[in-house]
Amino acid sequence: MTTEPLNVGILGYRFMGKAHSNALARLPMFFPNAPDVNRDVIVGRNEEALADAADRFDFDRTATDWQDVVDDVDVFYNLGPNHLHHEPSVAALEAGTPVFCEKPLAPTLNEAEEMAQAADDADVTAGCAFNYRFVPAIQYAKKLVDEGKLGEIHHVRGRYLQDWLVDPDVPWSWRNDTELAGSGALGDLGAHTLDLARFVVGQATGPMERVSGHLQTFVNERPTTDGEEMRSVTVDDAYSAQIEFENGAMGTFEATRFGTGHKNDHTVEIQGSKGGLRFSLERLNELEVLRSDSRGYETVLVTDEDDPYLDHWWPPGHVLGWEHTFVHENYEFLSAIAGDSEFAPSFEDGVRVQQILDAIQRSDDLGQWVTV
Ligand code: SOE
Repeated sequence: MTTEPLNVGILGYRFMGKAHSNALARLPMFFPNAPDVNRDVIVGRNEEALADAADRFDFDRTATDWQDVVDDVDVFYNLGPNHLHHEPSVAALEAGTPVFCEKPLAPTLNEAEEMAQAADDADVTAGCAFNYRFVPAIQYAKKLVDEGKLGEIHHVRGRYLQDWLVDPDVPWSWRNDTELAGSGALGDLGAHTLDLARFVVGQATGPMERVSGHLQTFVNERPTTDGEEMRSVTVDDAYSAQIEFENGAMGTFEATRFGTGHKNDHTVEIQGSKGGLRFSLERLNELEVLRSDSRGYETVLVTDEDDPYLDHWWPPGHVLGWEHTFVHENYEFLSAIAGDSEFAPSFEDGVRVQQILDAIQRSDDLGQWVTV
């Protein structure tokens, strides 16, 4: 284990900047065996907003150019918009700096592959921050599947519903632009569900092999924030996909930003020959489990001491929230760097997801099933 604190630099100070900074601040209190971290530098463009973020998130300093930072820190967190994932991450890796990058790994498959290649060449830890893998109930679900408790897996269903774009007057942002984001609901939300599916059932089903995808944009242009002009929406507002796994299991997936009434409703259901599982992010401390010897689903509260990460927090029954997933993933990521061990989800996992996103897009373009 390294004894010097790891100097962390983060690019981005908005939603994800806040989520990861909170996680870094929680680590010494709840995960005392985590490597020591110094919140060193926060990078962005707007100096006033940066100074405010550095103050609130307790970082030592700010920088307006990521090029000054990537080889000057021990770990680089890329929490910027998707179009900023590739160049700074590759530069950091080329400088031998480990990288933690938000999802989706990149706007395009090509860029994601280049990032994974850079990680491979650098031979340093490179993680893709799919935080939902670190929900204790999800890890419990994976264990049940890996142990064969569900038998042969036949069905995997995942849907991620949000509604923040249903109003056509919601202003245009980078998330609506294909150059900046790569895709819309598909890459932003679908990437999470597809990664969870790979994580939870992947060992039992083998990889996703064939895809039939459908993308839809319901509102084609949106006003700029100042209301002065209209800008084109060049990404999907929603996607759905049917996916065939190697073992023949059927995957049914969807995500939308037009799911009226649903704010952050992410659900996964799995059925096998001997049982089933149901998970909902809105009840993230629970897993509904159907076992071979029972007649119906039972709700398991996944907050026991021996459930993943729970011994670091509160006594059984004292529930965790969304923010804890970031603490868990930061703990694993930083421990992997300090202990020189493997971290998953890696950039390679990010590429696997990107291959599926790409296949869904290709299928929609061609109007036919495609191989991943
Ligand atoms: C989009 O609204 C978003 O913030 C995603 O970008 C996150 O990955 C997801 O966890 C919550 O929703």
